[in-house]
Amino acid sequence: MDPFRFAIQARSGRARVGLLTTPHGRVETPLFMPVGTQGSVKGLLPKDLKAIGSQVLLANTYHLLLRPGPERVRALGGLHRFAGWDGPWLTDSGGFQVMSLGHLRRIDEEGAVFQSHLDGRLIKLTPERSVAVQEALGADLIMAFDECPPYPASRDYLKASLERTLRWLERSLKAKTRPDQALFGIAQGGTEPDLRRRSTLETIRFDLPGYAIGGLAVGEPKEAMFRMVALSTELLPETKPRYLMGVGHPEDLVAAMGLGVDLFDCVYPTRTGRFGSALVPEGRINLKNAQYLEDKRPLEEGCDCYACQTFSRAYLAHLVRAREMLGGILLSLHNLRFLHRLTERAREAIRQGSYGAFAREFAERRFGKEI
Ligand code: PRF
Ligand code: ZN
Repeated sequence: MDPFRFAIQARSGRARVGLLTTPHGRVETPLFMPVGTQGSVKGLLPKDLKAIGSQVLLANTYHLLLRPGPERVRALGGLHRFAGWDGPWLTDSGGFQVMSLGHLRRIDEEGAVFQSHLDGRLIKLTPERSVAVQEALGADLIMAFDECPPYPASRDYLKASLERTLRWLERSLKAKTRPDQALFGIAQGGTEPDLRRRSTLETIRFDLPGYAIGGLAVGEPKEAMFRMVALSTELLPETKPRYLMGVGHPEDLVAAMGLGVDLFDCVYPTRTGRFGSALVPEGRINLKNAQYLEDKRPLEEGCDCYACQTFSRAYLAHLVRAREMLGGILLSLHNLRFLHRLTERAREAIRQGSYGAFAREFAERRFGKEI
């Protein structure tokens, strides 16, 4: 039997609860996937991630290709064993990171050539190489090699890059050899409705186990992003998981889940935690602010995470000021728990058929009063 299955268990409006089966376990959607760029979610132990409800971790082909190299990861048992996370992994293909991190990048039909941000080496990434690296890393879910255009980009560029991304998808599929990995296609097209529609329709013709909505959350207005998300989920097959890449602000998750998105990833909760901020239902608090130095309350009243169960805002504010690494660790832990709880509650609401009320209550707490 196919090791990958996706079953919709409940719906509320366009929102859905799904059960995604992978070779390393079953996960419930909607789901937020913590980012472990280098095979590590910065500051957090795999067992602590498990305890707060993380189900899938994301790692990056670009980073692991440069260091420690795919063959070493393969020799050491693949990501699952090497990095000590025996649940499902997803690897991103590297296309996006080449654009955001690579120097001297040159993109042509063959692929992308760029200079390593570590030592200046010239590296070539093609659809075939990306798949080969992702096969060596051994993630359960792998991504086709795509081109994510910057925002803004001209219509001509968006059109050329979405067409190239489709040719690259075909090459990615041809290069794939492992039956125990599912390859997701990525739709592009920027924020031009007709181009986004074309990219999505052409991508689903490949009849893949899952689809990503790429090229968004790159600086475009939110209004444009959500129009593209709505257009995409209307076109994507009901029966396959939909992954909105790089989105992780709580209010964006609530809106996108309402439009029928199943999977998310973003560095936001861990990065903002390392920078001293905590996600709370009212928004975000910055522990560097002097008002927290004597604040005996937990980060978030009622939160079940270890940081909130154990420490005051005053202690966390102290750690952040003293630049103690524990500050970033505890804030990352809380922020990830916050997003996992948000998706857990969303799933519950969808099962009750009350996602609309859930979204309204979220908005009321988030935007209804000053903090
Ligand atoms: N493509 C890939 N990874 C990504 C994106 C994309 O378009 C985005 C867009 N926000 C984030 N990560 N391969
Ligand atoms: Zn907490």
